Amino acid sequence: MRDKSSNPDRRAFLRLLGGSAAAALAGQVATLSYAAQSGATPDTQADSLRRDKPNFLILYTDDQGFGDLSCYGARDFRTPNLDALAASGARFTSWYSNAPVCSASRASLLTGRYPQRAGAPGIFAGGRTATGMPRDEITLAEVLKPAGYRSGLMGKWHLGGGPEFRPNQQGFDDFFGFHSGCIDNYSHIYYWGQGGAKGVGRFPFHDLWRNDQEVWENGQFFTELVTREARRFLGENKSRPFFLYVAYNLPHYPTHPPARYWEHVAHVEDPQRRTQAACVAAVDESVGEIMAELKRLALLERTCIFFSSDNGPSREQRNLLDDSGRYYSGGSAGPFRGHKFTLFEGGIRMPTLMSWPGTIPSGKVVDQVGVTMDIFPTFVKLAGATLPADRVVDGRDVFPMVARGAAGPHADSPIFWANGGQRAVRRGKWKLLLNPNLDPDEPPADKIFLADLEKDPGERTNLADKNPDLVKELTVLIGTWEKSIEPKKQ
Ligand SMILES: [Ca+2]
Repeated sequence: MRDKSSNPDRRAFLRLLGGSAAAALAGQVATLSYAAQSGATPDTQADSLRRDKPNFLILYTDDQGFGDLSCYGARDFRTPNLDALAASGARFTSWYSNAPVCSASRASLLTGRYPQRAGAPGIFAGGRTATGMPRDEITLAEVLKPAGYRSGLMGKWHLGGGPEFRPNQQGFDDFFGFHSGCIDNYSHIYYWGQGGAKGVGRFPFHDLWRNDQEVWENGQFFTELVTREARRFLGENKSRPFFLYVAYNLPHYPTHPPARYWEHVAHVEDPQRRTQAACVAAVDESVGEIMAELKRLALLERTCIFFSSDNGPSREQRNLLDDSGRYYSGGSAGPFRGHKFTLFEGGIRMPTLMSWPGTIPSGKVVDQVGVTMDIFPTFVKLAGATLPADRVVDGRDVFPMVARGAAGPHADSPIFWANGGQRAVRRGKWKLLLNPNLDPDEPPADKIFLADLEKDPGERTNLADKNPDLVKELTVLIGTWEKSIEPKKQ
């Protein structure tokens, strides 16, 4: 049984999912001074875009669930800076990650392609010679370079640890962070590959880098190092177009932020939920500091900001630092079923925000579907850059949908997922899952599961038996999609 006491009020979440959420939200969120109001019309915006290339800032959290922000209905702790970011622009209720796991999600974010097409279908191992996303994949950093952009990554890479797979080899001019899936927050050592496994990452290794140089900052809390480096990057690049990718290592384990964050959330009664809250508080504070720096540098109205999480909340025992082997219930997927690793909505429906004061209307709620691979073509177009002509880009430009309420690019076309033996497709209100997995301490799910997401966003009722023709049609679609994606050789 899931610990329901750790989940926020589900009815409140369901209300937030609706189109009337803006009004409900308005009473919850503080409006910071950077939430600029603007009377700019679409035409003047377009003129402005032609003159000035916008900057791009991606804030990407790790294993943060739909229910782990107060602007998404969390009642037991608050995320004032993320709430302010939401109030300053658009908050999505139906945004998806391309995967329920780290590496695959990040590959789609950076390439605009399904993870399988980008050669990153799952989780890459940690290790200084670990393989990663193929070098010939074209990242957002690479495609923006000819348009005059400088690109920085501060935080987690997780697309390969070997020298040929690192961020500088994939277009990033300025990198500070780590290559593996996680690090200890203070020693910056990767501990998680030990235990006799063969191959790379077998022993603990130090994993903190500035570009290709290993650097040591023993004892320094990693999230605060990310904040420091992000602010440095903004200052150094304030006078030129930039793409800054801030990839937080939290609330992914190890769940071990400094004492002051725990003190900040001491009111949270459930100890596991308090752990999640302390980790999210560290991220929220960092977001606030980066936003304050953007404001100080007068860059807010020139910067398009995208915030999302890479996958749903983790139930892994590693989150609990008590050697109990219990599954962690601190993260919340809100009203959705499942967590990280599953293709049920809890693994892939993400808290997601987009803000660009003066260009994207403030206080907006977007119920139309978006998916993380859409960011690549969206930003490429805004930058006046050119999409790669020699390959399939699966994502679609969502900017007209976000900024002007135009019909979304996925209204009539299906979106697919694969993770291990699981498959899923969403077309319109329907979602079909094949071989879906749930957490080991939950009853196994039906092998074929059809949900009507409009009536049942929590995927509680399996409609497969009542709709055999639809199941067959969607199963064929999944098969056709799988054949269309050429597996990449590592
Ligand atoms: Ca993750």
